[in-house]
Amino acid sequence: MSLADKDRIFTNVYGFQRWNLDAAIMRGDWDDTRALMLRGQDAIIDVVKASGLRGRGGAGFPTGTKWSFMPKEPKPDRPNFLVINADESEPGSCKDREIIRHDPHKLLEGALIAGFAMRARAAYIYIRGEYIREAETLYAAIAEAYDRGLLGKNAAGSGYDYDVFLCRGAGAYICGEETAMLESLEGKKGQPRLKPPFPAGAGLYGCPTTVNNVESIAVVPTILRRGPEWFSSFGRENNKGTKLFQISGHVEKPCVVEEAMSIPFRELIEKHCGGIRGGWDNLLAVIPGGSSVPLVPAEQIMDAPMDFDGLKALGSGLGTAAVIVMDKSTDIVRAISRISYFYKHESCGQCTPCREGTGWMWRVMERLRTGEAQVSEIDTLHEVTKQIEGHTICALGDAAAWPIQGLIKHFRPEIERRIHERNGTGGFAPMQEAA
Ligand code: L3W
Ligand code: SF4
Repeated sequence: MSLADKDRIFTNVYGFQRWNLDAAIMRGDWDDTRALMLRGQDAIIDVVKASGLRGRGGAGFPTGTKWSFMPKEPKPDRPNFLVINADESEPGSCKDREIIRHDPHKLLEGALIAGFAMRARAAYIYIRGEYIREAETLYAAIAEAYDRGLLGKNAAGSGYDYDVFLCRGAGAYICGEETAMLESLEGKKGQPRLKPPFPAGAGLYGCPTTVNNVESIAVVPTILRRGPEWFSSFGRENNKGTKLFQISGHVEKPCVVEEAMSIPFRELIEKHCGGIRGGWDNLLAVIPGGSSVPLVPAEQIMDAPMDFDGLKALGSGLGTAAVIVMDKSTDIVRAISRISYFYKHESCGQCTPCREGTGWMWRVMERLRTGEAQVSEIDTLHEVTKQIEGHTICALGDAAAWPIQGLIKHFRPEIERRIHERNGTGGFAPMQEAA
């Protein structure tokens, strides 16, 4: 089932109306927030659990369950914190930017309600450094909310004191990893921590902390107002709700659009993007969840449900639902090599398999791209990706390995063709020094 306009949460995602508080109130935001809070902290968590909301930042961890890990009686010297991850840096991902630009009050109202539910003293919004205008909008929205008594002491008349702070990043992708973000917020170099302990046990300044994505928080007020059954009526078991999809690449009309979870790929593209450039026969492959997930070839993605389980079954993932569409004009080896370069560049360098492996993989990818490699290097490269996957402190190592694994799995003949074509020898050119 696809989504009707009346069921959209983000009604201003294209910015046709103003973002400011008065306009947001006209759209239904901040409507008796106090009454929502008076339902009680555990009741709010129960609603979020019942809605089936799973984290919208890439991993899909159940949101209500995550909140329930937070201590119910925080100690005065060890307060609970909410950290909102607005460090949207995944290649292909651009949905949180639209929320912040055009619907910042959904995020702020969600921050208050979510923080209250998890007994947090304050929320820290960590925004990507390159989002300069977005940070300006958010600063202004926060100021408006304080001026009207919606944040700060006795927030929204609820009797609950709650602050929201905005912190700007400085351009490092790794600071989107939740524990690197906590390090960065503490003023240190953004390098991931070993988990466990998870942030709910020891997070910001060692205090219990929940880190949630912007979209996960911004949908909460609407879920409370319209009810968990309404939200969970979209999608399918284990994959509930509405979702912002960000479709880029070789479609007629790239866009960010809210749709029902589990919408089939073909329907998503036909309904919102005007189809594939050059027609459906021209589709080569799709990266369905941002650059960290493996590509899916055209014939497999067409009827796939766009959700966590549907894409996992294809060996890929929903990630942030950043759908990168590639038609047959794409040099697929070059595309994946470019992604490899990104991860090499963004590795924080603290663990050996990632620090050394990302550079090694990129150099071999470049040799495959130009056809200079030997055919046997394809298997060696695959073996190296397996040595990196699961052997690093954070998921960046996996994210660097998976796109290459997807390329080899689905496009091995294309890689071999290049090698044969360049050498005319069956691919046994002498080994050369890597670039
Ligand atoms: C308490 C436990 N908490 C898990 C919490 C954990 C975290 C959440 C999910 O990576 C992925 C990554 C990217 N007790 C817990 C627990 N938690 N077990 O649950 O944790 P995890 O480790 O599965 O994922 P993660 O480290 O949050 C996120 C992928 O998303 N991604 C894109 C990311 C890009 C952006 C962006 O640009 N904004 O987010 C795309 O696929 O590769 O695999 O909170 O603490 N027992
Ligand atoms: Fe840093 Fe990479 Fe290790 Fe993550 S996997 S901690 S980015 S070196």
